[in-house]
Amino acid sequence: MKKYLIPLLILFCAACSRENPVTYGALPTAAQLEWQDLEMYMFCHFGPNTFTNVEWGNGQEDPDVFNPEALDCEQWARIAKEAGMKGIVITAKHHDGFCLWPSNFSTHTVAQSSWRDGKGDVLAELSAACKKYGILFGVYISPWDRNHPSYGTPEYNQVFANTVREVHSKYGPIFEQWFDGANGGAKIPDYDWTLFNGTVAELSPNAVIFSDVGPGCRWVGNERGQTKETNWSRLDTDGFTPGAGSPSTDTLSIGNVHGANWIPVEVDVSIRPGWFYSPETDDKVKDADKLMEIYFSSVGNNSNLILNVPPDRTGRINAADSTALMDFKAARDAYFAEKLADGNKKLNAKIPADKSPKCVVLKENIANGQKVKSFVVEAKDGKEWKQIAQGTTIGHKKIVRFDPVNTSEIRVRITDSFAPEEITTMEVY
Ligand code: FUL
Repeated sequence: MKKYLIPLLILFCAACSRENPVTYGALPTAAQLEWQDLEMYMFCHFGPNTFTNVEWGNGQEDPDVFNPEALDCEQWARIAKEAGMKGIVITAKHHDGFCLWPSNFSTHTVAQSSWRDGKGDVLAELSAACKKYGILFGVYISPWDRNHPSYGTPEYNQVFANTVREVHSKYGPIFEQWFDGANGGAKIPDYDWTLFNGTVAELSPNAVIFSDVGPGCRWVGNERGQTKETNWSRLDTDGFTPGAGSPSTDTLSIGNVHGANWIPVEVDVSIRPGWFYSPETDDKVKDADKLMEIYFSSVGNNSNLILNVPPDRTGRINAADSTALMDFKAARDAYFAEKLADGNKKLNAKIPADKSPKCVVLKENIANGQKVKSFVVEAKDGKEWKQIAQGTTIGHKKIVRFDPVNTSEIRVRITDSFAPEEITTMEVY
């Protein structure tokens, strides 16, 4: 009996560790895990700036400039859905302070405009449209407010919290709350982030809160759609605040390898040169090639992508943008049209004859933390293995591209990891 005891014990421990794999470092919440699976959603910058050709309104604009005569939020939602976007985040209030809903806490809103005799409500229409088309609804509410008379005084914190409360109580469910850090270089007032974040958490407990430093997700550090090869979903936030008080843009991109909090990257980028619509940029909409590049560097590198598609002055998404979005969708479908193989537990994948792989998609079980520090991709060449690509972090998803290679087998070797790695997906295309 004794001689079986030790092998049995070893087997038992191995089985346990398979069922209870080791967690490592900071871990995502259930809401963050769901959010990360969304991968891609749309941003809609819309407001007085849509009509005035400026990016930052000064808060003094006549509310009557906001006049989207053919507003059609269902068209936005339909296009987003068809393009494979999982939701829409709208600028409910940008820096000019103009509210796209009739707010009780401002006098610079749709209710003061003659659009629909002051009875219009963009948030009501868009949240209903998103529900109808089965996509999620999110809001950007700018703390910086160039209109509100109390901005810059201690009273403003409560005004802003009331504004956030109003939006989250009237238009939920809200999947993401965007808090912008911009302030135009002006002195940053003493924002009460605990109050703001607490208000969101109370009313929309599953909403992921974006700011430069989270707590739900973080800024990537640029607005060009670029990430760095190494991308940890961990970040240290002690002593930092959104905006001017945030860590360096390099740190925001890379994260902190041993960071105390799980705060993954969200890549924000506009399909046009500006965030708001302008007729001058109708011929400068990013094409499918450019959007694919952004897709690979964001979704393909452990980040979510929030792609801004600004509705035009009629209140509809312009044909130039919707065409680019559909081309982008077609390009993704074409790129991933043929899955050649799934890797086995040992991360080996046999390639059918006459096929030349060009890409491997890897996913880590991030529910247990982010572990992988480096890996290589190798292709069998006769009896030898040849390295065809290498990488550092993996995280939620890593799309590794390489020159198409003639081979019978591809393998991935994890060359360094903080804990036994858990690769849940290896797909070869
Ligand atoms: C920036 C803002 O200043 C821009 O206007 C835009 O909203 C962008 C997404 O964030 O900080």
